[in-house]
Amino acid sequence: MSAPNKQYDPVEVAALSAEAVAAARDEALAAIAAARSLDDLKAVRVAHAGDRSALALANAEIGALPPQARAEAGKRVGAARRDVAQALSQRQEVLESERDRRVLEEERVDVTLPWDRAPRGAEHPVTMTSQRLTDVFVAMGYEVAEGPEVEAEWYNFDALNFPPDHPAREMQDTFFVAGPEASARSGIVLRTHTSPVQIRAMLTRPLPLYVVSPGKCFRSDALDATHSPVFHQIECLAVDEGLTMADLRGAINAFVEAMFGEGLRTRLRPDFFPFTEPSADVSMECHVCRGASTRPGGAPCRVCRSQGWIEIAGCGMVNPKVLVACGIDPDRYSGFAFGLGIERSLMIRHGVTDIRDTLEGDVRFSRAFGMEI
Ligand code: FA5
Repeated sequence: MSAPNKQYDPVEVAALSAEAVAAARDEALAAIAAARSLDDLKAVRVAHAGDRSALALANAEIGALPPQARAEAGKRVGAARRDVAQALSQRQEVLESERDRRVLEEERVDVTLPWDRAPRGAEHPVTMTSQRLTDVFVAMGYEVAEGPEVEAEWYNFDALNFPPDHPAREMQDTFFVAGPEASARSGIVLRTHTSPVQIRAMLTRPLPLYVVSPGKCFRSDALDATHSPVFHQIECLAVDEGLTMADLRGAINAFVEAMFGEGLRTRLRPDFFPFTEPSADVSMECHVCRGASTRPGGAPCRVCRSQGWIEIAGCGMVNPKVLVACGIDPDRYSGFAFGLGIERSLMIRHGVTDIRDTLEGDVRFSRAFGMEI
């Protein structure tokens, strides 16, 4: 059942008289003209054009009029509401452009204000060390080569002459992402060293080849003062005609002098890596005591533990089997490679005793390295 008709039916309603509508319209126009801000105008819009405004309520009364009176009342109220809506939108435009002008003036940047009070960000010391090491090789003419951190087992081990049952595979304590069922030929690992980039470079780049590969490596080593399950290495590889151990030694010496100090001697001692033959570990003369701690009466040295030498890298001549696996003729070409830990280089260079300082993200540690960017 429909609601009963309004009690004033069928009389004309006072709110719809020409005077009442004109008064409501004039009051609205005056309020709109008086609005000084967009917030004021919003309040005026609610009061004079909202659902509870005099003109909206008058509009709602039209339906209760006798049919013959509706058209005229509708025209009157409609015209008044249009006037109010038009005035509102004009005022809105004026107030918005005033606001925009004010914002442009008030929010101007004062380029004369002092600017260097907020601390600037900086690259992490490990990143800085990696870039510095890379720069040393780039300055010697090497190109930067990169490879994936999630690597095919074939690149990480097989192509580097690690046989399937070689104990070195376990020695490296590998994180396996997928077993050999992942593909017909190879499982997937988190790379345990940057040496797979050697293979990728030899397979894809023209000879002669001089590349340096910095990057992240993963081993399931427990976190302690000198080991982390995630760390960085940098590796250099040269393949050319007639390269010998003397070239390897020359590259290592140039690198050590550039990174740790002029005139530091280096020492190679036999070691074993399946992908280099012969292989060696590289030590350099301690850059802090320069061997003085080993001489009678010399003060003890914390950095080399008074040994006079610090082990820094593994190296060797690229194993001819690896060259063959990459389609390179070992009778014509020979190569050398060496690789070292970036955190370890940072620790040696700056006397840091705990690798955990390099990964905990404490700004007090990073700050000591300055704001180099
Ligand atoms: C290798 O990984 C060889 N690929 C290096 C190489 C390259 C030899 C080219 C010959 C030719 P090794 O396993 O020794 O070698 O690791 C090299 C360096 O990585 C170490 O000397 C050490 O500085 C760093 N390193 C290894 N494991 C960790 C670890 N868990 N945390 C931090 N640094 C590590």
